[in-house]
Amino acid sequence: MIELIQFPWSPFCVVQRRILEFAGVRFKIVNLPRTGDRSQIWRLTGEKYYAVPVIKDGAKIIFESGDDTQDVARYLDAKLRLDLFPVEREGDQAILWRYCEHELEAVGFKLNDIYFRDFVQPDDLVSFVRHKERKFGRGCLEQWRSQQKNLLRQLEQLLLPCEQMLAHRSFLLADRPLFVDFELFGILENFLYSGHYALAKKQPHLRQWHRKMISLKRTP
Ligand SMILES: N[C@@H](CCC(=O)N[C@@H](CS)C(=O)NCC(=O)O)C(=O)O
Repeated sequence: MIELIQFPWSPFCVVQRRILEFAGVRFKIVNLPRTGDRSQIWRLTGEKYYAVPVIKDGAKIIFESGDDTQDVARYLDAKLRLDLFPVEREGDQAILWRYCEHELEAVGFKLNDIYFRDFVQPDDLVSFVRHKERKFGRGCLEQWRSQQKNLLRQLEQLLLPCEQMLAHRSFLLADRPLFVDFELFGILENFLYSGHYALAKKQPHLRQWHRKMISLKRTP
């Protein structure tokens, strides 16, 4: 059985989890015990990778080979025959997933991280804070809290192109879901993870699409 090694709030993990649920296959979720303890995936990947998600499928271990690759999703897509990466939409998808992973994620994760005490275990807090501060500077979490309103406005602005696309189609690029729909879903679920936010009422098509994506199953 396929195993997904993850953190439940990680945008990149939600993408793969939703793809697996969409496919309707049985799979096992393995949550890493602490954000600061990557020993399990370090071991599994032959000391090559410490990020999540990682997929274990029998003897096969799948993880991203680069910063902008989609190796995990492509593996699941091929194995489960989902056709989420049609060749004729490869270019559009490549642009859009970069927008999701860079522009949208950079704001969405900060808004969720403000509430890190709600989802990081007490014995993992120091490691979590240190990890963030080493990357974003001392006091970054407090800073994001003080910028919350502004970050929310920024996210809404960044989501506007998605709202505009969804005003004319059921899914971002087609009348069926492609990889980028799962990608955007992962980023939004991370933003919404703390339970303190909702998608803007001003963006009704995005809200409707999001409701649909929560439980969408592939058509047999
Ligand atoms: N491009 C990768 C990004 C994966 C990633 O950044 N994962 C985060 C968790 S959301 C992580 O584990 N980062 C390494 C770290 O925290 O040390 C993907 O799509 O899977």
